[in-house]
Amino acid sequence: MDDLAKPRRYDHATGGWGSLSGIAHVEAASKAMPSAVQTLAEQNKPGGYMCSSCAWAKPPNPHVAEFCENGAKATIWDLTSERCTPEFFARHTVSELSSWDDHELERAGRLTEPLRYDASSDRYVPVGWDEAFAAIGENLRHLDPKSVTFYASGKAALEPSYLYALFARMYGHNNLPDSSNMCHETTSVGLKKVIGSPVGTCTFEDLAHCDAIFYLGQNPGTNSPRILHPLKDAVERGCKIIAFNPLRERGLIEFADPQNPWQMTVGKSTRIAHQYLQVRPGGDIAALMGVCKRVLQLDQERGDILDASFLAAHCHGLEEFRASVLATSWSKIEQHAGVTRAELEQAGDVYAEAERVIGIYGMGLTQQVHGSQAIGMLVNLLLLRGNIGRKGAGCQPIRGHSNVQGQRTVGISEKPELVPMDKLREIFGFEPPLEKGHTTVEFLEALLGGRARGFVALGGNLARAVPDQSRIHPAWRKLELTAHVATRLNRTHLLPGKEAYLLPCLARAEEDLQETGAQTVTIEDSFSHIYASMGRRQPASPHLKSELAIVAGIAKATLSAHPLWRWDEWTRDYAKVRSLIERTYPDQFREMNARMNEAGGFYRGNPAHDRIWKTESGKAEFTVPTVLNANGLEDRPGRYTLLTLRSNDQFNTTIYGHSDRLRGLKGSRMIVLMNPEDMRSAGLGDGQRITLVTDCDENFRREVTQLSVTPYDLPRGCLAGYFPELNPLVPLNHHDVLSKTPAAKGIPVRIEAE
Ligand SMILES: Nc1nc2c(c(=O)[nH]1)N[C@H]1C(S)=C(S)[C@@H](COP(=O)(O)OP(=O)(O)OC[C@H]3O[C@@H](n4cnc5c(=O)[nH]c(N)nc54)[C@H](O)[C@@H]3O)O[C@H]1N2
Ligand SMILES: Nc1nc2c(c(=O)[nH]1)N[C@H]1C(S)=C(S)[C@@H](COP(=O)(O)OP(=O)(O)OC[C@H]3O[C@@H](n4cnc5c(=O)[nH]c(N)nc54)[C@H](O)[C@@H]3O)O[C@H]1N2
Ligand SMILES: [Mo]
Repeated sequence: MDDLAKPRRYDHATGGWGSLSGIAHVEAASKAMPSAVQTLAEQNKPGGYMCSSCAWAKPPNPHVAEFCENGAKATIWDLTSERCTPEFFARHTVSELSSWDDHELERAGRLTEPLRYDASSDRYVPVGWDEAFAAIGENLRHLDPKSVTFYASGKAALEPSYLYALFARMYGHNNLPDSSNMCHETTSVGLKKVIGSPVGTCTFEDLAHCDAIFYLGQNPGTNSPRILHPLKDAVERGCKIIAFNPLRERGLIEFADPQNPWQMTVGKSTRIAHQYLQVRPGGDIAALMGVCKRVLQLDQERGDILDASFLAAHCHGLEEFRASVLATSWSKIEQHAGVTRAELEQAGDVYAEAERVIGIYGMGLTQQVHGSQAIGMLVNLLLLRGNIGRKGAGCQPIRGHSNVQGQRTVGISEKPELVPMDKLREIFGFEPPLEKGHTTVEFLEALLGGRARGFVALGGNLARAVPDQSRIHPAWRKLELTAHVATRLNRTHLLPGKEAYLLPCLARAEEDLQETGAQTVTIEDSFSHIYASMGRRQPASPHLKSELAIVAGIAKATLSAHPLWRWDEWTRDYAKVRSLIERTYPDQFREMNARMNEAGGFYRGNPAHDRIWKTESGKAEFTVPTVLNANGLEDRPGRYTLLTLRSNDQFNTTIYGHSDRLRGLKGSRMIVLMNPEDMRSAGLGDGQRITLVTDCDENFRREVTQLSVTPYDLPRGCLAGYFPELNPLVPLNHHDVLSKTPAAKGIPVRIEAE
C-alpha cells in the first residue's frame, strides 16, 4: 500500500469503463453483502432510497442506473458484510486502534451494538440502548447546556435533523454547528449577503437552457459525477464551459458516458471545457475581475452588453463596482489571477455573447480566507447581464453531503436569527434560547479554552475533519461526555470523553421499521428539491436504531416530560414529524407528506430565483473586493500555497482505497503534488521524502512528515495534497473572514527535506 505514488497518465475520460472498474474495485475491497449491487437499481429512483453520497439532483426521469461510480461506492460501503462487533472491541483497546489509519478503522465494518467506553480497560464495551440513553440524559442534565455542542454531518435526513435541532433548543442552546461550517458556510453567509438567499438560485432544468457555464473550484468527476451528464448534454447543444481551477481536473476536460453504449464501445468521449483557466490558488477574485473588465469594456464600445433595465430595477452598487474594475490594472489582475489578459478577455467574450449563464462553484471558492469575496465577485459578473433569477441562468453552489442543505433548512443552525423561534414557541410551548451558538471553529476554540464540556454528534468524524489536530485532539479527551450516532468506527470515536458512547444507526438504504410500519425519510438536494427516500435492505444488525429513534431516545431521557413533546409518537410515525416541519415552515413545506413523492421531488422555493432580494438594500448587491487574492497570503521566499483535496477513492474522511484514478495517481495518500519547475529550483526529486511545515508567525510548529514529492501540472508556488491527512497543517484561526469556514484551499507552508 505504501509504495510511492508515481503519476501515471490516465488515458481514459471520466465515466466510461474506468468508472465501472472503480466500482468493482471497492466492492471487492469492502466485501459487499450479496445482492448489494442489485440494491443500486433502487438508488435515486421514486419509491427507492436517495444516494447518501453527494447532494446532486435526483432528476424526475431517472436513468436505468441513476447512480455514479462514487454514489455506488458509498452505498456498497454501507452494505458491507464486515461487522465491527463487541468482540472486535474486546480484542482491541482504544489506544491500539489509535495507531490504525482511517481506511483500516472503517474497514472494520458496520457498528452493530451500542457501546460505552470503559476507561479502566481502555475499551468500548456493550451497553443496552436504555442504559445508554439514561446515562447520556443524566450527563446532559448535569452539564450547563451552553457548554455542550450538538454537531451534525450533513447526511441525516430532514426528520431526524429537525428533531435534533428542536432537542438542542429544548435542552437550552444553539450550539448546532454542521459539516457545512467547514464547507459551504461561506455560501450561506456570502451569497446571502449579496442576493439575500443562502442557497443556489437554479433549478435542475436551468442546466438544459444555459449557453455558458462558469465553473469554478469544483471537481465534478470525483465529487458530483452525476453532474457530468447534464454538462455533456449542455456541451453537445453548444453551451460553452469555462473552467477555473489550478489543477486540470479530468471531469472538466472530457467525459465518456457509461449509459451511452456507443461512446463506451468506440471509446469516443465528449470534450467538456471550452476554455480551461489554470488560475493561481485564490486567483478567482482577480480572474473574475478581468472577465468583468472585458465585459464592461465591450459594453462601452457597443452599448448593448449590460442588462440595463435589470441593473436599474434590481441592483445596488454598480457604479462603485465599475469604478473599482476600471481602477484595477491588467498587470495587477494578471499577477493575482495567474492567467493572461488574453485568456480572460476570451472568457469575457464568451460571457458577453451568451444569452444565459450559470456560475457553478465548490470548495475552491469557499475554503479561502476571503472566500465570501470570491463568491461576491462571481455574483458581480452574473448581475452584469441579469444572469440571476431567469431561466437558464443563476448562481449555483454544489453542496457536499447529501442532505447538508436540508439540515440547515430545518433548523440545524448556530444562528438563532435563521430559525423561526416564534413557531417553536407556539408549537411546543417552550422558550427557545436566543443566544448565538458555536460554529465549528468556535466550538474548537471553546474546546481549547476548556469551556466545552459535552459533545454529541449526529454522524461525521469531526475531530478528523478539522484544522490543527495536534492541538485539538488532546483537548477532546478532556470532555465530560462524548456521544456519537454513527455507522462505522472512525478517529473521532477514539477520542472518548470521560463518559463516551457509540450509538450505531441504520444506513440510508436499510429498512427503517417502526411500530406503524416501514418509514420514509426526506432529503433536500443542491437545487432545494425535496424527495422521499425509503430503504429496503435488511439492517446490518438487529440492534441498530434509526437516527430519529436515537435522537428521540436521548431527548426523552434528558428533558422533563411535557404534553407537547411526543418523542414516542414521533418515532412511531415519521409523517407526524413532517407535519411538524410543515407547521414550522408553512411556506416551504406545504403538504409535505403528499408532495415528497412527486417525481423529481418538490421545490421549496427561493426568493432570489424570483428576483426578490432579501438583502439590506432590498436589491442584489454589487460588492467591491478589498483584495485580489482570496487566500490573503503575501508572497514570501520559500512559501508555497497548499491546497487540500479529495481523491476519487474517498468520501471525506472515509477512505475507500489508495487510488486517485482521475488524476492518474495510485498507491499512497501521503504525497505532495508539485510543479516540476518548482521541484527543480528547490532541488527536489520525484519521490523524495519531505516534511511540510505551516509557514505562519505563531510560535507553535505544525508539521506533517513522511510525504513524498510528486511532479504534477499545477501553477508554480502551489502544492496540493490530501484531506484529511494534511489537516494538522491548517491553523484554526485561518478561515473565511465572514463565515469562519476553515481555509483548507490556501494554507501557507514551507518544505523541509527529510
Ligand atoms: N466521491 C466523493 N464525493 C464527494 C465528497 C467526497 O469526499 N468524495 N465530498 C462531498 C463534500 S462534503 C463536498 S463539500 C463536495 C466537495 O467537492 P469539491 O467542491 O469539488 O471539493 P474538493 O475536492 O475539495 O475540490 C475542490 C476543487 O477546487 C480546486 N481548487 C482549489 N483551490 C482553488 C482555487 O483557489 N481556485 C479555484 N478556482 N479552484 C481551486 C481544486 O483543484 C479542486 O478541483 O463533494 C461532495 N462529494
Ligand atoms: N483540509 C480539509 N479539511 C476539510 C475539507 C477539505 O476539503 N480540506 N473539507 C471539509 C468538508 S467540505 C466537510 S463536509 C467536512 C466533513 O466532515 P464530516 O462530515 O464530519 O466527516 P465525514 O468524513 O463525512 O464523516 C464520516 C463518518 O460519518 C459516519 N457516517 C457515515 N454514514 C452515516 C450515516 O448515514 N449516519 C450517521 N449517523 N453517521 C454516518 C461514519 O461513522 C463515518 O466515519 O470536512 C471538512 N474538512
Ligand atoms: Mo462538504
